Amino acid sequence: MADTWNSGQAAKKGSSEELAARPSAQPPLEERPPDIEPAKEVAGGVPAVVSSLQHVFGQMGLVRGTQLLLKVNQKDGFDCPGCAWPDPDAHRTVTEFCENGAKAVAEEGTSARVTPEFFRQWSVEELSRQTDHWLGKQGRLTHPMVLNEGATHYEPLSWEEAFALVAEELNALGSPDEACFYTSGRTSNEAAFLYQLFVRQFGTNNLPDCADLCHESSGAALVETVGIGKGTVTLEDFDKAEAIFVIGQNPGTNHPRMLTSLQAAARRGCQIVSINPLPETGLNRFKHPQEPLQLLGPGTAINRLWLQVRINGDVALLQGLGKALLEEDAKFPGRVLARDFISQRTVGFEAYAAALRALSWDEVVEQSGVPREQILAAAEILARSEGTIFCWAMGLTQHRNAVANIQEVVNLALLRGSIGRPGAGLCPVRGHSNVQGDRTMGILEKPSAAFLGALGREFGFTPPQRPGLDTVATIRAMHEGQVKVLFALGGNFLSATPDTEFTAEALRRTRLTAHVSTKLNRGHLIHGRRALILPCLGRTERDTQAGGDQFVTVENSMGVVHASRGTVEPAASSLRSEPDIVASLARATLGARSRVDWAGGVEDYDRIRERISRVVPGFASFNQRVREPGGFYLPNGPREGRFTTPSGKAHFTVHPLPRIELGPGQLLMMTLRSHDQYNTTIYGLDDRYRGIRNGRRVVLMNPEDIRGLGLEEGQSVDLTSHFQGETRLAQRFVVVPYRIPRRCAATYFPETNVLVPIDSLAEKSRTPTSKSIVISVAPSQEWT
Ligand SMILES: Nc1nc2c(c(=O)[nH]1)N[C@H]1C(S)=C(S)[C@@H](COP(=O)(O)OP(=O)(O)OC[C@H]3O[C@@H](n4cnc5c(=O)[nH]c(N)nc54)[C@H](O)[C@@H]3O)O[C@H]1N2
Ligand SMILES: Nc1nc2c(c(=O)[nH]1)N[C@H]1C(S)=C(S)[C@@H](COP(=O)(O)OP(=O)(O)OC[C@H]3O[C@@H](n4cnc5c(=O)[nH]c(N)nc54)[C@H](O)[C@@H]3O)O[C@H]1N2
Ligand SMILES: [Mo]
Repeated sequence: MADTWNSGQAAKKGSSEELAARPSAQPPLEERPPDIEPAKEVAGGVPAVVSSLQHVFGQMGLVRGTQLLLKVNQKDGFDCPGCAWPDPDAHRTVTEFCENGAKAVAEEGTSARVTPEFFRQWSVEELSRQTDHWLGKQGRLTHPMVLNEGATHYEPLSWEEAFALVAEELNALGSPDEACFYTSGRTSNEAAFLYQLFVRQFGTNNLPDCADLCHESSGAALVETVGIGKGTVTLEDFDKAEAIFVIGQNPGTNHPRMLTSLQAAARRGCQIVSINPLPETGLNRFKHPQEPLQLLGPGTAINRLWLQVRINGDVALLQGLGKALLEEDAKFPGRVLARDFISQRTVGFEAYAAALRALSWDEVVEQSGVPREQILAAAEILARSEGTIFCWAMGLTQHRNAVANIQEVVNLALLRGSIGRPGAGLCPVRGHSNVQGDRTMGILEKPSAAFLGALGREFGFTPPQRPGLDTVATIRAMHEGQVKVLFALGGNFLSATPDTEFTAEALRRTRLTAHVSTKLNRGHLIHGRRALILPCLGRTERDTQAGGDQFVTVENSMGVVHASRGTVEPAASSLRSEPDIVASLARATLGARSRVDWAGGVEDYDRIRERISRVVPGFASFNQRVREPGGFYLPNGPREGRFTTPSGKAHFTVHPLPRIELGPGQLLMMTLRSHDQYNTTIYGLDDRYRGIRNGRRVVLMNPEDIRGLGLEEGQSVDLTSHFQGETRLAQRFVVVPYRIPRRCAATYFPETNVLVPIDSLAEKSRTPTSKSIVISVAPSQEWT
């Protein structure tokens, strides 16, 4: 088999035919198989320290590296761009960051630069043959660049020319709805607020964002049932909870600072239950990298119980838990169910209880893949706990029945009265560090009438009322030629979205694709008739405007709004801040049509915050309160004991068991993150905890499925996805035996986004079903 790895392939520059080919939307195949070792039992520890230091000092040098690390998540420093996990309100350690936060900071703080000279050397097509890892490692973008129609290379242009170009394209459209304005969740509140104001003054609500691909299902599920699309807990609740359920989430990699909270909870006897098809290392054992005495010991056991659910078996499992609670309560009336809470504060209990009584245990066990005794053990933890926190992330939100998944979590919380009291509540763990804040600032395609009314009154204009396009609708509309301009404030629209080849074609059909970015990514290489790169300051960098040094604000996963102040020298003097770029674009595009003092806001961001305080609920005295160390909490009805649904009560909901239809030989595949990536940014080629090194094109499978399909460990296979009679192909992955349930498989995104069908969406939230892809696996074609 080894010879398959050395054969000629598309990744290499080769014949003239290949050189003339158009840029590749997918990363190249890998030239050799990855190294496989057993998965790790303990997260954190010395390897985490070593890895942090390698990334930071390797890319930034000693002085800049130390300077940066001392400012991460400090009250006078910047918010870590790694994730949205909150910082402790009181006792912050000097090093309030984690291994993957250090990598995020190093990625931005790198001393490498992508200059106009770099773009002169590399054609767009040549760049597209490089890996995503390589693209990111070239360093920070320094100058505005344009790819003119028919050109092979990006060329520099001035900022003024760049804004004029976007303005010209936007103003030439037949209707403002022919443009879409994407946002990625690192964007600050100030930039996001200006951006949505500009877009609405331009005349559209086409504001898709990365949350459409992420926690949209949580928002949709929670608004319907408890009246707010956000979580209800604070970080202090983790100090009081008696049980914590971690469902469909891998905090060891994606929210390592959450392990600190879980470790403290486990040490004081809190029962932690994880529900996950994979035995994620961070949920098994953890050694805090910043507790020197711990580093030599065995670490803290985190999980009390691990329920190895099948992919998308959660509705069945969560209903099984509810059923067990109801059965216990029938035996010991009043001891299990929170009867007063249920009767006074909720509706729909009877229908829910009736549905669960009608459900058979056989169905629960078969659909969830979890034995009944284990479900009962978890139910007992739930029944005994006076306060339970339910955490979840992408393992619940990216399925067809994602909204149902989350509403089943809500049902359990309601049965035990576990919302709005200390140590208890709902905790959707957000991804991007300000994705929640961007939504609060009005980045959404279906804004409420109240929000539009307030915005219109404050700025004296009539905002468009027509609902706009979400991310998937944007792709479809570009494909059909209805949307002709895509402007992206951050992110990697091409690689983060589903159905890579379809999306690439959609982008190619536009007149202009423009990205405000810090780093080069594949999204810059698959372009419309013209393309622009607008390089911006990162979170960590000093932002100096006419009114002096500025700070921005962000909202974390628990609804705390706080300041973030960049401290290091910008990567290049030609960079502009996001608020500056948005405001300049608005002036260039709207001219006399807008009466907003765009330049004034950029001189002094307090002026932007002043306007926010008058438009967005919960931001009164914003400038004053955000200067208090640690910031302030936004109002949250359910947390404060008020359900903000129209009925004023929380809603139990009833859902059918999803049927997972797999044909012979088919598997259900999830796409997830390795330990060395941040979404589409690839920090390195290792997934240390899962024991995979030097490669990413792997497919994790159950050993019995490997045998049953006549495959072998280490074999190279092609993956085909199946959806409504269509197939999609991803080539050359290596089979890795893993502790994953039968008929389930796991691969990394973005390599397998090509397999995610554009029309395979969650009901109600329209989130791509990136964790439920039906695939078949076949030996790779040999190359000659
Ligand atoms: N270092 C780092 N940090 C990050 C990110 C990153 O890429 N790198 N990304 C950020 C972003 S934007 C986000 S949204 C978060 C993502 O954080 P996570 O949601 O933790 O990310 P994923 O890797 O998608 O992991 C999903 C988890 O769900 C499990 N899972 C998959 N399918 C199912 C299922 O059907 N049922 C259950 N119960 N579990 C399932 C998987 O085994 C895995 O443990 O992390 C944020 N933080
Ligand atoms: N198959 C599959 N697909 C998925 C997922 C999955 O689990 N499976 N997860 C989904 C999820 S949860 C999310 S959130 C999306 C993520 O989607 P996006 O947010 O669109 O993607 P990122 O990879 O986070 O964006 C990385 C780029 O952001 C730019 N950037 C970094 N920092 C800054 C900054 O400060 N300012 C600006 N302007 N730009 C910056 C850099 O140029 C970098 O290349 O992907 C989704 N896609
Ligand atoms: Mo996300």
